[in-house]
Amino acid sequence: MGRSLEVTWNDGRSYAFPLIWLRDNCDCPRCLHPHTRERTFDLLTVPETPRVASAGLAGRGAVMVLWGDDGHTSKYEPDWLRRYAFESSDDDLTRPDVVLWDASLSGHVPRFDYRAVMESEQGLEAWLSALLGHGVAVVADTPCRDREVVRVTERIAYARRSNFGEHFEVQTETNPINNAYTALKLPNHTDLCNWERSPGYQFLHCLENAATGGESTLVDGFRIAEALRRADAGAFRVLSTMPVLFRFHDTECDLRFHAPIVGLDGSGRFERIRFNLGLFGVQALPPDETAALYAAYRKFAQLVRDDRYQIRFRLRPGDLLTFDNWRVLHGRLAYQPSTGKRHLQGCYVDRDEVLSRLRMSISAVTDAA
Ligand SMILES: O=C(O)CCC(=O)C(=O)O
Ligand SMILES: [Fe+2]
Ligand SMILES: [Zn+2]
Repeated sequence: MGRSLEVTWNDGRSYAFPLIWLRDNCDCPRCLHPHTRERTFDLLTVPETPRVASAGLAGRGAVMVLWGDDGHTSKYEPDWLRRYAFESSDDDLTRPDVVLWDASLSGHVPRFDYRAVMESEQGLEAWLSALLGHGVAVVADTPCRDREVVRVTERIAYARRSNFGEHFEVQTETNPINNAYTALKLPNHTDLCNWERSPGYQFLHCLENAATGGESTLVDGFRIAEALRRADAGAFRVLSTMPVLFRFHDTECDLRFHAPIVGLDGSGRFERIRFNLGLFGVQALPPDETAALYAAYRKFAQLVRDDRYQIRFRLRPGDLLTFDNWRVLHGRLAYQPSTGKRHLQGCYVDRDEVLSRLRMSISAVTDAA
């Protein structure tokens, strides 16, 4: 026998499972702790190609293997094996069906009802799925209560703290530590891109919006990166490979991180955009690299404010705007504080927590069906 065990299902399809993979994934109580569900089997206790003393089928097609090295018996259900055959993945959420959007999303941002999100598993799943697919969703009729934005994050897990606190107040301040706390226009940006752990998701809860101006803007950063890749491959290469300094500092902190503006994963897919004119640091690069960076950066910045890609709308009190801060850039127009009050409360949730909660929700909804 070789390095794998060939399994054939009733429909005639077959797949060769590597023996070390089978041995390592025995789920008996000696190999997988029945309470923690963590592996207790140590793979170095068997050879790289474990020996099979015998293999056969038990009731309902389960594959039984008696291992030659340690005399251990393992049992594998056919449906479980099928899930891992043919290179399918156990985790669909890390590759969501991303729907890239442009200005045509205007008027069509997915909206979900606060009570459905807070009180039903289906409502939660629908909202989080939209947040993964479109990268943006509004939870409507969110009660205009202090810190309600934090309570919504607790429906998922917990808020991700930052130097701006567990949550932050977006309103004009006399001594602002951040451009968001002024009445100035905020060009589209991602928050906290000066952190290694830039937050995965951002929530902004509109409590009051009576001032003239202050409309919200959003743009799909992956769509922008895609547009740049098509228009100028050289600029795209610069932005997706050259680490750039982002920095925020005040009297309490000096938070810096170097990373490319367009972050790609190991397979070349878009992973995370970091773009914030205000947090773009003083780059210390040789002159020719500085020039190349600025040329590419300006092209990206132009697309980020291009009306072909951007949507613009007015938040109403009770709207909780939620978006993927690794993908969607947000901004607002300037407003006139003398004409009325504008007050949002914001906070962040990390990506792990959102994905985990969605997986749990999907299995709860499926089990109930
Ligand atoms: O005022 C707004 O609409 C957005 C402010 C902002 O960018 C933020 O709080 O991160
Ligand atoms: Fe922001
Ligand atoms: Zn076992």
